[in-house]
Amino acid sequence: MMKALEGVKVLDFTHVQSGPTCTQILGWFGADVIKVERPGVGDATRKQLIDKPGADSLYFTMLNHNKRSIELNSKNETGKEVLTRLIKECDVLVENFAPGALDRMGFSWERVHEINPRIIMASIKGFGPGKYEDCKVYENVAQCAGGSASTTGFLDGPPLVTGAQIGDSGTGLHLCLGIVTALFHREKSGVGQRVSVAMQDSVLNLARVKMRDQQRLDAGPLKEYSQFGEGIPFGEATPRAGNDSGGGQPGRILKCKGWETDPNAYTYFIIQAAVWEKVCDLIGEPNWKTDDGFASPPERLDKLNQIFERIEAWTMTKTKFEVMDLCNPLDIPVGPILSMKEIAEDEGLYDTGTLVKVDHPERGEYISVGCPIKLSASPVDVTRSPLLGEHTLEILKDVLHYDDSEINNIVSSGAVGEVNKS
Ligand code: CAO
Repeated sequence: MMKALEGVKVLDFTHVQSGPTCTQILGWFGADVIKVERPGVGDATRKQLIDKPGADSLYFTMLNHNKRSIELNSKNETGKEVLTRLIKECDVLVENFAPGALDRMGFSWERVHEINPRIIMASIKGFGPGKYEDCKVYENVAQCAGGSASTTGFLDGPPLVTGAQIGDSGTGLHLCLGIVTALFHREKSGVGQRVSVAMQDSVLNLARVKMRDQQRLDAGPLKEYSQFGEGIPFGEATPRAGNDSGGGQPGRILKCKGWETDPNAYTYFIIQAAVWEKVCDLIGEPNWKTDDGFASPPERLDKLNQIFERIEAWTMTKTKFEVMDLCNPLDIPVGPILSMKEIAEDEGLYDTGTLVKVDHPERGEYISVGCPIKLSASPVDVTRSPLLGEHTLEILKDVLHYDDSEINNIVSSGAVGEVNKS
């Protein structure tokens, strides 16, 4: 079956996490992703968080499936010529270097567009144009600058970053959408364009509901936040909401059976207005269905602590899975707090390709997260990440059509690493 992006060539000049997540998705959709890496060094993540000496790290392998690797020194004159040829051949160039790095190499957008007017050049930077545009930025910096950290955590604690990599992988997703949109536009217009995404902007986009709440504060306290029911005054900015659910339906994380020894024996529990009566029956408080102070959602707001303590007394008698089995048939929204260990052992996720087992020549078999986007006519086959420079010769020959003597010259110039790896 033909893949959705078959025939699209991507010059992947990305590194670390944000850019590689984007090009990995393009690869999963069938694009030919050619990862350009510094000879002998490669993407820094290859050697970060090493768990198996001598082998590429999981950090690298899990972000670089379905790609080919060419070692190329883009600061060497011959290397620049090879890169120019790659730019001519490719449909998309993706990069997430520090601000100005590509310009310093001699490949500004203007130059790239001149070399190939049809190319789409996609970039990730930490900040958009403005006072911070020159900053290097990593995940947690973006979470802080994008408004996520100030709105995450408990009211009486410090700001918190989240484990979901919304700054890096979140920005990679945004960039991917920009690239595919630009490719769609190119189909009609024939010209490429520049796609830019800032990590701060992506995080803010994901924290959009918190900017909603910032403006709602002008109209008075945010009644769905626990602090309203507890009589704690609001300040000037959207506060940290603990585990309150953001959509106006009260929700909390509650202990389940075994919580004393299992750090993940918890469930999320939402008391949606539509199922309040079922919740009352389930936990053994049928009177709350009609009692004054409990019957309607506004009346319950100042009793949420009492209500959730009572629900927790019930959830603590059940495992998190029993809570789910009992609540789901009643349409009461609950979610078990799943550990990564439990997720890794969930056979159903392997059946759908959300988790995959990948074989790697240096590491052996490892678990990876597959493509979360399922296209019915373009199924994803996850292939292992490339070794450093594994495809240098193949790319010089088959993509760039250099002959043997030209390849010898390129190798002797020091522009590429060893070419006998394929
Ligand atoms: N050949 C020759 N030189 C190469 C090369 C190649 N194939 N690939 C990269 N280089 C050079 C770059 O040109 C740059 O050189 P100069 O500084 O002389 O211009 C140098 O390697 C380092 O690149 P960098 O500054 O991008 O890398 P860094 O490790 O110092 O910074 C990061 C990393 C991520 C902070 C920075 O790239 C950045 O801010 N990127 C944008 C935001 C981003 O994506 N952040 C998320 C990263 S994931 O947490």
